[in-house]
Amino acid sequence: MTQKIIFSGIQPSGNLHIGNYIGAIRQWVKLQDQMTDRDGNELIFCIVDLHAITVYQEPKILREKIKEVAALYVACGIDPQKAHIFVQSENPDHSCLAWIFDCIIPLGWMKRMTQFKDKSATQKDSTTVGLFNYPALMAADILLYDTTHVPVGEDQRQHIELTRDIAERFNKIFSPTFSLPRPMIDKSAPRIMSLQSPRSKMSKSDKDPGGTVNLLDPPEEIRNKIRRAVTDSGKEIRVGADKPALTNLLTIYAKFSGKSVKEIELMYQGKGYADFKNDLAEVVIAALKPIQQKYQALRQDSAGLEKILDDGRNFAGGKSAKKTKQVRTAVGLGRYTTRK
Ligand code: ATP
Ligand code: LTN
Repeated sequence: MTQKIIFSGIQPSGNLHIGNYIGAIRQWVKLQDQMTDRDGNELIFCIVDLHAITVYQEPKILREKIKEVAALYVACGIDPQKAHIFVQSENPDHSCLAWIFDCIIPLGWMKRMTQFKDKSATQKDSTTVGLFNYPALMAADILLYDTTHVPVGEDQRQHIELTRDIAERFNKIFSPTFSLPRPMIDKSAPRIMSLQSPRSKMSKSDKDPGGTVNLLDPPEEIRNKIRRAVTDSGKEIRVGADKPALTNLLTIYAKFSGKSVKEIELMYQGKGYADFKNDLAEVVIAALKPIQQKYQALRQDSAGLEKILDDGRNFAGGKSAKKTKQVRTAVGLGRYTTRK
């Protein structure tokens, strides 16, 4: 078997929600459980705080969210004995490499990024250079660790394709330094949509809190959000292109109950939306309960959480220092080829 180095990250830019869980963290846990460390496999999960500040974050809240995301990774099943968890800004190699990439990426490549186009449209005048450069930093995150696979949601595919192009360009201009990572996108982990506008994705930065079910929402809030979720015209509880809201709710039900969408459709034949929504709320509450309990325990043990993040930082820093030295030498930076 060949070595797998898995790297992924989430921005601490708000509350983690069931879309982040179904689309990202659950895949990471599955991968972790399938992998052994026999073949030199590595799992690295980052809290990408430098990416979060590409749009303004209130400093006190950001600091809190960084710890919250770290604890949620573990509460959702990431095992710090098997995976390395660290905070991006604690390893300066990321921003150093991002700058070097900024200096070799043709402007035209960056201008094509659809996430920038979408996000800058919502930011208008406050759009920053950092938001534009976001993909260069993401490429640095991935390439610093000789990553082979990047498990993410479909919305990140373009950034990973760009990462491969950047690696190839660097290797060609200077010397072979980076290996090419592959995206790992789970076709069965669809985009979870907003409960209030089912044609747009559930997102941390959604202005309408009613559209997003957060992993740490108390049961009563989950019941309220699901009760108020928009539905489609007609009474039937089924999936279909003409039923975006029901398709989304049925998908969430299926993902959290382990039942198939077909089975759930049959269970609710002839029943009303109220019954369906009440049951869905209970399914989600039951699935999130163990995560919330584990999260509370982890937050009570702040020394334990600090240790996980210290160990993660030490591991990441040790590994990226070697790559950074190689890069500096290849580019001709500094007076020495070593960092000290
Ligand atoms: P923001 O609103 O701040 O951009 P976000 O909620 O879109 O944040 P990210 O931090 O950009 O979340 O994404 C983290 C991971 O979660 C990525 O792998 C992304 O593909 C996945 N993801 C985010 N939202 C969803 C969703 N609604 N459904 C499925 N996967 C999602
Ligand atoms: N842009 C990603 C977050 C992210 C990431 C990464 C994901 C930053 N660096 C490296 C995978 C690998 C997002 O999900 N919005």
